[in-house]
Amino acid sequence: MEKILITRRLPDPVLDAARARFDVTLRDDTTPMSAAELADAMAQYDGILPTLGDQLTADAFVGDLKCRVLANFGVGYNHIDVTAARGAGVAVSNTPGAVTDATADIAMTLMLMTCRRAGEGERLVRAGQWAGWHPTQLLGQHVSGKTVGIVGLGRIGKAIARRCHFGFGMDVVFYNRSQVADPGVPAQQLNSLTDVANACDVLIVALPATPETHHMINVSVFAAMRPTAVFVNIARGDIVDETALIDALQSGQIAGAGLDVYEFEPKVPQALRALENVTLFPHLGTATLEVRTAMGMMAVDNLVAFFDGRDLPNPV
Ligand code: 8YV
Repeated sequence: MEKILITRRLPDPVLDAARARFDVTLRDDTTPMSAAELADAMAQYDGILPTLGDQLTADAFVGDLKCRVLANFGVGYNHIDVTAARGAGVAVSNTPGAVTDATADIAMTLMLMTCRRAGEGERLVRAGQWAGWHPTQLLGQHVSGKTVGIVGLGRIGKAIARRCHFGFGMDVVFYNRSQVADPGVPAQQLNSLTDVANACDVLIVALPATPETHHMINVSVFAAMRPTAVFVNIARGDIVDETALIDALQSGQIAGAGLDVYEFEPKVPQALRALENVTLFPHLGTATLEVRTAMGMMAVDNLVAFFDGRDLPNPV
């Protein structure tokens, strides 16, 4: 029986499925693995089911490795040096599809909360400081019929476009590196990121983090946005130059932001926490029991396929 390490506690059905087929070690700790722990795991286990925060950098792929497959829990695998893994003969899989709807839902939550000042309102009530309704209190931005700009029209970007178009009657413009033949809704692909930033009321980032997308959302993108526009990030924090975002918010260059991810997660700058017009989530993207179960099952399916000698269903 192959020895598998699962690096965080996952929902019970996932652990049961893994245990039915493998000799499973569960690392029942919520913190990311250290470099030393990872090196040790790469030498001891046949396969690992890692997740966000487990920094599998090039160093993890040197030496005498027992591990032949990493079945990542999550669609984003920017914490894994896939080139180094490939060089060392270690296969890598991820969990696309399972995360799409939940992540798009979180984008909608952040868009609505930020545009409608829901966080501010919630804090007011919770603080016992709500003196009563009046017609000009906490006026936010109407979302219906506005324009959303989506950066990256992959699976999650398209799910966001559907929600915005069918749910809120929004016009959809988007930026995507390659031409998108079927956006799934009436939508306009614009030539540049700054064109999209300039054309929309809500700008939503739905790209993977890669060396190419690092700080892709920078000073010039915020400068192109409208002063009434809201910025939303559900992808990865380092796609955004967080210092530039803070400057844009503080100077009123943009109206607000809704963030599920941060450049130096889990560090959230005090400057962001101090701003009322910012909605801050602790990377809630896929945080539902059903979705985390589906993600885990997908990761286990990839391990089973690998050790049964079949092709990985979700190779990266
Ligand atoms: C996951 C995510 O919960 O799937 C992803 O890439 O960003 C999250 O929603 C997390 O990455 C689990 O590893």
